[in-house]
Amino acid sequence: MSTRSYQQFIGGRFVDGSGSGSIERRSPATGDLVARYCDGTPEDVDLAVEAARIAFEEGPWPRMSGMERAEVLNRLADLMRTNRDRLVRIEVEEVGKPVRFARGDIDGAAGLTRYAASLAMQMAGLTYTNIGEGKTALISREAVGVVALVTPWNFPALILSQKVPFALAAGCTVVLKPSEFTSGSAFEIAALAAEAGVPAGAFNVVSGYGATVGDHLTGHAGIDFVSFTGSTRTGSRVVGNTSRHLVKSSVELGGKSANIVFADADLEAAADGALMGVFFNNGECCVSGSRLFVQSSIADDFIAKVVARSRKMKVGDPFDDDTDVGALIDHNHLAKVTGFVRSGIEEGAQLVLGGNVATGTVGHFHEATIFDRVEPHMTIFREEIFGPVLSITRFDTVDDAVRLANDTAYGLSNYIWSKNIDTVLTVAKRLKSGWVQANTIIDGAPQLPLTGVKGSGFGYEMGQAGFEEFTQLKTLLIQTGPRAPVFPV
Ligand code: TXE
Repeated sequence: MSTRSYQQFIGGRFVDGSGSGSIERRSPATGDLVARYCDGTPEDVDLAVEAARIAFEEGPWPRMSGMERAEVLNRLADLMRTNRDRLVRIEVEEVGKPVRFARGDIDGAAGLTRYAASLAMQMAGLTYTNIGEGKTALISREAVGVVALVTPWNFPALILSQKVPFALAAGCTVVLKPSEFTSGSAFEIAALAAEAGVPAGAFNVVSGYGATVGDHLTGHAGIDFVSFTGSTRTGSRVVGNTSRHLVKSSVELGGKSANIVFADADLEAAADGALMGVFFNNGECCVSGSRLFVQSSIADDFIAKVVARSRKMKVGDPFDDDTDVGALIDHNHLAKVTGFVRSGIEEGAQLVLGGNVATGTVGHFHEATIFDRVEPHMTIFREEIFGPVLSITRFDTVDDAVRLANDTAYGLSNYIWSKNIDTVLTVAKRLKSGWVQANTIIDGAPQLPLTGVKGSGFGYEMGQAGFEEFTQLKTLLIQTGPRAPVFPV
């Protein structure tokens, strides 16, 4: 296996970073050195912001027609598909996620790029001609400017594609800081974007740590908008940074979603949904359904079904097509997950499956783990675990289910399983989250916006609303013909 080494991508080409340090990325599954990225500096950020600013003020990208930008973005989507195997391998090596999910990520990333391309042609405004004699108002939608994008490690290519192509479609220019754990696919996609025809300076990538590169970038005076995905703690720091220059931001943060199973659900589908809710992407997923609520009348049988299926989860080599749960991102995160499991046992939840670190390997693997009889005061009910650990709580009535689901500091997503349309609609209306899905889970399409409430952040990703984050309105009011004087002579 060869180690990939990346320079910074600034002004349309790979250049040496201004610092001398590098970040080594070891595969979380094998411990092998798989990539090296520059340990970026504030000077690297300054250069990238300057390149993006010049590209925005003077370069061709914002001046191209929507059709021209769409053609380039569609070429990028094509290149992502033709380079799929390489991108998949990078995601598996750097993240530790199972290969079948990495394939879905790259296909999803190409799909998002194609959808963003279509929006480049839809960027329209409004005209008013009914606002008074001789008056016409043109409300146009313009690119917001130079945008700073900060992405996390759990879906490097996919979350990048929830932001970058939407920003580019609007005519913005971009400085992206990927996670220091998983920067490879960002550099690969930036190179593919250049090959597709994104001009120099329109899409820059600076690797480095959050405390240096991320902090400097999100507080930079040369930035017009910040879009961040990551933890609630860092997100609130980022909002503090942007407020110094009164810069608009969108922050998509953690979650602690409820997956509510009513007695009248299709219980086979709901059982599969329970597994998807917690084991998809190793449980390292902001929209995981990590709190499973089961109606008491079916609880014993349904939980037995979920546990029996979870027992078959194959934890191990992420390159194996049969693997369900791969390696967690690093040893610190594994320690955090085991700490949560320990707290579940100590606080009196009933461990019904797993509970241990997988032994006999250098990788950071954790068994598929399930707790029953979890109560709202317990740490595992409240905190985002971000691992393959399911908490089950039983409920009796619709009111109980809604109260338990909303008893969280987060509000990103929630899931409902019921064949009764009244139940689905009334519960969905009462759930405090930006996203609700019924009889499906962690599903979606590029057209559908994602947003959080409460501790899960604000602003939109994907969909028309996600695109509009990268735009602003300009109102032009024109008087034709005589204007009645306000101060007649
Ligand atoms: O996140 P951070 P971490 C949750 C999840 C996870 C926890 C911690 O529970 O266990 O957060 O993960 C950059 N200014 N989520 O520590 O720190 C950082 O370099 C600007 C949920 O990895 O939020 C990385 O690029 N940027 C989440 C990005 O922020 C800074 C996905 C995310 O890292 C910065 C990831 C700073 N001061 C974790 N400090 C989701 N919503 O899916 C760090 N960064």
